[in-house]
Amino acid sequence: MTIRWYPGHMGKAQEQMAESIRKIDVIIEVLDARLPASSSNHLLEEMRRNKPCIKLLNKNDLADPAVTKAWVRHFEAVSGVRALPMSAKQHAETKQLIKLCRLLAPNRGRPGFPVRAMVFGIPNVGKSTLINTLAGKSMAKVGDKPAITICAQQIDLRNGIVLFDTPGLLWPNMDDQVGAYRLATSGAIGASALDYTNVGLFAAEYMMQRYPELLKNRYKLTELPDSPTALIEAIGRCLGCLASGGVVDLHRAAEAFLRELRAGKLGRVSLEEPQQDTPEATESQPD
Ligand SMILES: Nc1nc2c(ncn2[C@@H]2O[C@H](COP(=O)(O)OP(=O)(O)O)[C@@H](O)[C@H]2O)c(=O)[nH]1
Ligand SMILES: [Mg+2]
Repeated sequence: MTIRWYPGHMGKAQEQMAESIRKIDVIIEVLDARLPASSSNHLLEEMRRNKPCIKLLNKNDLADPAVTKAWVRHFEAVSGVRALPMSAKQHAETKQLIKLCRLLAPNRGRPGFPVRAMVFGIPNVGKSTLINTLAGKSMAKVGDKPAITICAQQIDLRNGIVLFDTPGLLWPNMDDQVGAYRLATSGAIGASALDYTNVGLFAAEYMMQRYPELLKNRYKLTELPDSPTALIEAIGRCLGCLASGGVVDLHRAAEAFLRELRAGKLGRVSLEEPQQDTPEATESQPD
């Protein structure tokens, strides 16, 4: 099965993105920490040129910490790029982001010369959540007096940072089918574009290879079944996804499995790892 999912008007979106990048000091690219490559769009990297960029590895609460560490090393090997694992729902964690914005735009961040930042990312990575956390909490902090002013699509965070209030919407690369299946596994692709059974089988096969113990623990299996289909059946029995006659409803079982995986019920799981750590990155940041 080929997953296809293209929002319209890409040419226009691309023009707008180039225009936005010209007007800002720091790019905040929100990625899903579980699949930072598949949730990125290479066009942004091309348009970025020398503009400083923060790769925000969001939903870090769901990702495998060791793999996320490898991704940080991978991204920070590129000049002008910093990577920050975080959870956009946690206000305390956004402080680090503010610090990084200031660090990457040392000539700005003074009265009259705020750091102009903009959030980019594909659907569902947490752009709105991030903007709300950044804007909302700073408002709450100062009680009655509004801490933020909203004018002409910008939010003055009153900490030397001005943020665009509409995120730059990127689209995922659907030419890479493995990437598309990873996106579907994470929940980033709308349900209408995918077949739960196929995506569930993809996720089952990956989990059997990469995180067998998490599967055994969650579904009380002493041994893993010998195929992804058999695993989904076992999960279906465990979760009570049965059709008439007591046979497992494979579609429902796959859907239930994906729901659990996405919610972190099996544990913290990453869906991809960086291809290769560059020697420089490994040298400069020993573990
Ligand atoms: N677990 C977890 N979920 C998050 C996080 N940030 C956002 N989400 C969830 O991801 C979904 C998409 O978030 P949203 O902000 O609408 O993404 P957007 O499409 O990029 O604007 C929502 O269900 C959010 O609650 C996070 O850090 N951790
Ligand atoms: Mg949004």
